[in-house]
Amino acid sequence: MGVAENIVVGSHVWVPDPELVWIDGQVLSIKGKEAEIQLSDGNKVGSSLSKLHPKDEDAPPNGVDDMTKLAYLHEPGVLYNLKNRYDINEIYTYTGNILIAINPFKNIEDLYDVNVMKRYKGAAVGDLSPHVFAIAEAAYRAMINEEKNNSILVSGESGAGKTETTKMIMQYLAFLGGHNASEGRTVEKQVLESNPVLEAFGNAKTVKNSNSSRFGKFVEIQFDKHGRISGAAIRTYLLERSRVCQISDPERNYHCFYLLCASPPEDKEKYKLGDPKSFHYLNQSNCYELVGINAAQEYLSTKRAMEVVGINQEEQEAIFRVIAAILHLGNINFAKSEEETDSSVLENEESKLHLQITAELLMCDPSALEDALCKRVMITPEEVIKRSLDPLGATVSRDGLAKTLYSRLFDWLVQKINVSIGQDPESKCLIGVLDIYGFESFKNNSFEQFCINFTNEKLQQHFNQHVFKMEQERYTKEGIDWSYLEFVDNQDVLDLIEKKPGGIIALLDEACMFPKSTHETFATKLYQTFKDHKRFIKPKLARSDFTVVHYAGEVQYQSEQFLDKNKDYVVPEHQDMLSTSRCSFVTRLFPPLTEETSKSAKFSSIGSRFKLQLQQLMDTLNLTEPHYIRCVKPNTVLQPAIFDNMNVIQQLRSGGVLEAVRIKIAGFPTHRTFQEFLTRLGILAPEVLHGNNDEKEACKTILEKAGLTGYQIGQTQIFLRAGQMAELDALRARLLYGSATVIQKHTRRYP
Ligand code: AD9
Ligand code: MG
Repeated sequence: MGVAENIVVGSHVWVPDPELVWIDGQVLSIKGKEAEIQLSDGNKVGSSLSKLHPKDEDAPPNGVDDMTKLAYLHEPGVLYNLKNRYDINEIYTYTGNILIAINPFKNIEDLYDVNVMKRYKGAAVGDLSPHVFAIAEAAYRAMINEEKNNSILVSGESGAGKTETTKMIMQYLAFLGGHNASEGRTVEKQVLESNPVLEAFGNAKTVKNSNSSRFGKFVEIQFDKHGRISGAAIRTYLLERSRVCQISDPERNYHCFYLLCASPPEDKEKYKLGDPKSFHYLNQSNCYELVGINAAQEYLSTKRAMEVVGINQEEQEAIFRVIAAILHLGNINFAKSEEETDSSVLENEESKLHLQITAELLMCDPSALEDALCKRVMITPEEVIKRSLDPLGATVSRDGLAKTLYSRLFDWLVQKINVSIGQDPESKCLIGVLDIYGFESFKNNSFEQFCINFTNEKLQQHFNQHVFKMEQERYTKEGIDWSYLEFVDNQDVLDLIEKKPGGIIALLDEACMFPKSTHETFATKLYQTFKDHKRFIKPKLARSDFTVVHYAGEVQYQSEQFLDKNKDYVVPEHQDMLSTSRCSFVTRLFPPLTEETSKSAKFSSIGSRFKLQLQQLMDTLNLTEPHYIRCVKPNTVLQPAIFDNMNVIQQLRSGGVLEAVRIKIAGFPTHRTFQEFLTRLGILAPEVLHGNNDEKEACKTILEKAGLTGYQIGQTQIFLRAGQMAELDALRARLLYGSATVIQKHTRRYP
């Protein structure tokens, strides 16, 4: 039954609005399928009845803490419930078991202090107001009680609050499963301190977030049989490498570079550093400082955190030497050689100086470094020749080296932290916490967005399956039939991307292995292969772009850099040069190539490796009981107290919240206990309220009298299909309205 049937003159409704997405109003008149509506902002509009949604006049003004308590579960209901709560600093709301968290962009007093933790300890979800601690508590209790692995999956777009939420979860788990302060440097302290370390090296200021994580993270916290934290493992995904040598205003490079430039004089001296403005890798953007952050203090606190996670002074020094070397490396420029055509030399004295310093910091031979940057070794059957690169080629080589150095350093950090925290082989159970990049769609979308969105498709499938399963379980418990519940899957998008053979990643790998491929031949191959795929579009006028119809919307990808970015290729000359470094830290990052590795290192596909990592992540997640937190960014200006409807609704649509709502709508979204139902709707059959004590029977009579079908009566509750509550309310309104008219007529006839 459509919505329109429930809307009559006088109904309160939600009307689509180009700016506010939905706005409320009251129906003035109805002609055929069109209604005229008096909006709450004073305007009058016409709208087709089918576009309207009924507004629940009985909804509490401050909203409900769980969407499933909404009498009408539809998009405007969900949106305004969140808005009303946000306005009074209630940033958390449930949708069943899913927690929605809206970034407050300010500190809300006493929201996370230890007294709050104490209150949530032992409380069931729903006993107290919605909170990230309640979700962490639920995961912990489920783990202890059922001896089962649990996971908490935090998602949302950039700046939505995933990382902050993750930290709160870890803090709470450390509170529950921590050791006495007297036990010194404990596992949980190390787990918590891994955050600032990884943030210093893996986070950067972007347009969307001044502390944006440029990598995905899955932290597995292990517990012993007493429920105490006994180990942890951190896995990271796909660090953004391009940022190391390429940034644009008003973004920044990774935090660590600026921290190091603000180190105490003796350190600056040691690493030959000065003003960040003097380094090419930093001065491509005019932003050097972060509001409210003191880089000098941050440098010291990062070092303290590194100490806690087991990175000793010597290692710290080596790490910062490599970071400084990258900065100096970026200042080495090349010019055309006057002696040889198509070859390059260091541009000037300054470049020579930076080369000298880079070599010193990396503890390698300066002329070997210069050769590695400017020359390539060619092995022909007859001889080994050294070919020179032109200045552009040498610059690309330089940037490649910087990116490789940085990403290997980051991997080393993660591994080191893992070794030092240690794994508990006897761990009974674990809780995994996932903080991963949300769905992205920009004007230009490249390989990074492709991988990020692929991740989100994977998680979305997991989410759908889970939400669906939960619904089924709920119905089964109430003994009601759910057999016709339909399940819409995104398997087709996943096939398009990852199917082997024939998916986009497989075709990309093929293209990467053919020396003659270009992004154009790759795109043409995609167009041919997926001509009829309903999730693939060749955009009009595009020559090498392609569009994927993701669950969260269409994204048009530019294929230009896909081939390059998919190749995880370390230039053998770079590898050889660094493997002879006198610094053991550097040689650990670049172990000498053996005959074996030098062959296999030719082409390694980032896409395929990422796919494998994701599959492993999904396998891990599938062995856990998941809990979902959806973070929402209320505005794009990163300011408190601004709730931008359009922004929020887009995230609810793409973040799977409305998908969860849709799955609920496909079933029985509204449930009321018999008592609640009778209180609201008893008026439809007043006779059942008298004399008859069987609430269930009374409810049944009302539903039958109203002529509804398809609803279900459970053990304790009534389960209604989407829109049926609105139908019942319309009947109630008609009854009230109708009887009022009767009385009026009556009064008029008999004055
Ligand atoms: V990204 O995809 O890594 O770019 P996140 O991780 O989703 O992003 P993050 O957690 O870094 O976002 O939050 C962004 C900023 O919002 C933080 O730096 C805080 O200033 C602010 N924030 C987020 N959550 C909270 C909160 N619960 N309370 C107060 C918050 N401020
Ligand atoms: Mg983050």
